[in-house]
Amino acid sequence: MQPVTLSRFLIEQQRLPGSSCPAELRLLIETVARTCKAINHAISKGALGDVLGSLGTENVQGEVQKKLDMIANDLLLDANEWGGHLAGMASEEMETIHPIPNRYPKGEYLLLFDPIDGSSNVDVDLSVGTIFSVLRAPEACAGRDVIEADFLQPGRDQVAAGYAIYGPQTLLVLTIGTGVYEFTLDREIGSWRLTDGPMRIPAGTREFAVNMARRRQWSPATAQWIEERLQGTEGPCGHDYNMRWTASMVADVHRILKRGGVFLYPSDHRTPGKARLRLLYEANPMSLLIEQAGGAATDGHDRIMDVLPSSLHQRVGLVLGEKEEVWSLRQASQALQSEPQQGAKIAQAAESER
Ligand code: FDP
Repeated sequence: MQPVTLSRFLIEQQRLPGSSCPAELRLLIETVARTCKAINHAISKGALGDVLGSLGTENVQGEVQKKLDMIANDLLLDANEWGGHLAGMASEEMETIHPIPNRYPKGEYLLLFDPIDGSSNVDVDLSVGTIFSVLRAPEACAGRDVIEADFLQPGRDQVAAGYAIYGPQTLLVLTIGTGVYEFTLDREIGSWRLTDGPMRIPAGTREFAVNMARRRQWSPATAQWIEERLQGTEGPCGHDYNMRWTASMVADVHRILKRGGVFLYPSDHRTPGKARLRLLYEANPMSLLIEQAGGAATDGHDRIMDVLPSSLHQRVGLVLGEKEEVWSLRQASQALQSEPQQGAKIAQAAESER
């Protein structure tokens, strides 16, 4: 059978009756995918290409910028600026939005991205990725430059989302709202080939991904939920669990799509609004992929994709993966909320353990 390339896959999607992939969106996704090849090439040079290490600057979130963060950011900006598919872009690495300059034609989409997710892993040769989300520019911005408010749309309005993962294999995982598909980069030919999909998250995996060093930030309900899993066969779950943490959300999410399990980066329950992951270009695209693969994604309570963003770099707690696990944590949190005394007891016990 002939291999299915990304272009062929998208063209066939475009031809479907009532297609969710018009030509403009297809061309945009192809441009992003092509840029991910260039990012992959830069990453793979490592020390030989002088791409490792930090730049000595900080992004708007106060995080040290790696050389590759900015290389990937500039590659994505340059490749997507002139094609006529976009009205504007936003990135983890830029304080404000990037409207398409007036010298280029403007399109109807907005592109948001985290150019290098998990960038602390770049220098130690572990998997990193690029995450992207595509929104439709609001009709109101026709005839004017886009503004930040145009990007503040809930995740359920995304028309496409995906990530590239630069690991032992280079993969592109994509949804245009009709399931999740994986493409592997054939490095000899330079072409993305369909290798999996529609992907479904396997059930009953009993594996969780969480940074245990952040335990003091967890709510009593989250701490108890993890504790029950650590107790394994001797606790209320009655099964042993495994733990995995790569410090690259792309790698953790990819493992969940392929093998199952759950990923948590809860918000800091001691400080309202304090969280690690960014809503618009990390949590939303990953949540769309996970839901499209039969899983669930919440901020611990509510569905991520229903959160109404209030700022470009807004952060959010995130729990995603197998539906049963995500709902069980949600139920545990709700149960504790309705029993404040029980919550206080657990908080006290956790405190005395520290
Ligand atoms: P990074 O900042 O290195 O890009 O995007 C946030 C993120 O990585 C996730 O990819 C990853 O899951 C998390 O941060 C790692 O956080 P810890 O440093 O707490 O492990």
